[in-house]
Amino acid sequence: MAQHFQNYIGGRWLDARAGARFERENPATGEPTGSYPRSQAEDVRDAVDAAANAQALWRRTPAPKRGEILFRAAEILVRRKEQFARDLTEEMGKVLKEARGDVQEAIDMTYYMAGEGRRQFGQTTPSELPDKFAMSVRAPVGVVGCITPWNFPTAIPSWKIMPALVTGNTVVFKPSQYAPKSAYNLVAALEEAGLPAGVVNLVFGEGAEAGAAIIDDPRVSLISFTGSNAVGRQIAIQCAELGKPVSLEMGGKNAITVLDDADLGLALDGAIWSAFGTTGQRCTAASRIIVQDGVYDAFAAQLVERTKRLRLGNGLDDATDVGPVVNADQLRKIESYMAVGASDGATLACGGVVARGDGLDRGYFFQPTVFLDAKPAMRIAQEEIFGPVTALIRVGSLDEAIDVNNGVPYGLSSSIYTGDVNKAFRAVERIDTGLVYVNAGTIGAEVHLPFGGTRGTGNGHREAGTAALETFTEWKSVYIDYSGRLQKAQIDD
Ligand code: UN1
Repeated sequence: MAQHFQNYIGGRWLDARAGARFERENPATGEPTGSYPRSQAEDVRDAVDAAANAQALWRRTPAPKRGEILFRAAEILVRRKEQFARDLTEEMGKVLKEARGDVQEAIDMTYYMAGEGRRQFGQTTPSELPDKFAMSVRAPVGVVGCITPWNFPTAIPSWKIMPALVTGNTVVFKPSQYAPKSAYNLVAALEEAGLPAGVVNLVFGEGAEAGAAIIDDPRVSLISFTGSNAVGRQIAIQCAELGKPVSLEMGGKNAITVLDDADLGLALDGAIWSAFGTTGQRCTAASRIIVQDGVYDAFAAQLVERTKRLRLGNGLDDATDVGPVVNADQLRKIESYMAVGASDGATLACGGVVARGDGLDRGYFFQPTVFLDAKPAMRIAQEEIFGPVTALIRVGSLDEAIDVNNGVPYGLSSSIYTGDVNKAFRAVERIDTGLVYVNAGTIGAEVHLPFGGTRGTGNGHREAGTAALETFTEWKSVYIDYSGRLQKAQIDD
């Protein structure tokens, strides 16, 4: 029997009112990992009621006290890290080492935002008038809706929930139905840390049902979403009609550039890690590798050789390099890009097929795939595949590499390998992505700097770091006139 999980609404663990449920299975084995409420609008209404009711108390709780609760939650996450990581691997497939990293990222974010309880700095400025004081302070937005994906199911919710909480918002949280246990674990840690009832509410379910109901509720003041561009755009349209601010974090078509003067061994390590880590299911994954002429052949040969050696398997097995993809739909989508690559004229150098045998048939495994001789405009070099697939593109110069890098609809992450500091800085300046790495792959963002992308990746917001505070707070400018008379700003008299 699959373990039976419940929503968390107003401090109580509850089934969906109508009693509907869905089951999640382990993508490596097909075994059930849990049964969850399939929430509908009525359940979301209960969750928003609870969040709205908890607002007054929570926003008046001093921010350092809010931070202390987060600090305790971080300590609990540290203690449970191993179990949470295993749960995470079992429900979405990434290898255990990376699952530990996912939980660690949530720990880092929770400690970081706990510290923000004592910062959240505003500004004080001189007034243009005598006997008048001017300052700005942050105010919470209200009830925020957090809708999160399955690929970083502990880290990404923490990027939203922790800054939202420490700044005094209450939360309705709808995680992906493909990684619900990690959401449960995170919320249970917050409950155990002493978060008052109603401050965080968890509703499991589908985007089109529970997610849509969160967006629609007029009492939800802000939506923070991470996921696909197709869904993100739909949410943006819905929020525009409702006049509701929305922070979107969507796809990527990230590139590693390898110049002739690069340390090739280092670049290969970075390419393997960035293309195939998390089975390529990161928004920061390197799905393009732009290689300069002089080293293209050597780099391509070694990359293919190393890719062929990657071991597919259950992420709980220490010998596994690459776990399954998350579900059957993703497997089909990835597979469909093989024909696209072939008809575009790219050369399939390795992989390209659903993996079979050795116990892999029970799960959703795709052989790590490298396309050679891709052209920048090909669909495999333009569209986010979100799987263990990367495409090599040959260029003649740094300038061409930068143009190719920028020539996609996304702008999340990029990386350049070079031994020349001038070229490195030129690339950093001219590559139009929210994250740029020098002599490192496209993944590995840390929680205290802004995370997010330009162009089609987002809508101008950033997560993490102090940038997250901008999303989850409103500025309030405060003027205190202690002159005892009418003073008029901007008026001559
Ligand atoms: C994602 O790719 O969806 O920088 C998030 C990284 C991780 C976060 C990735 N720290 O790759």
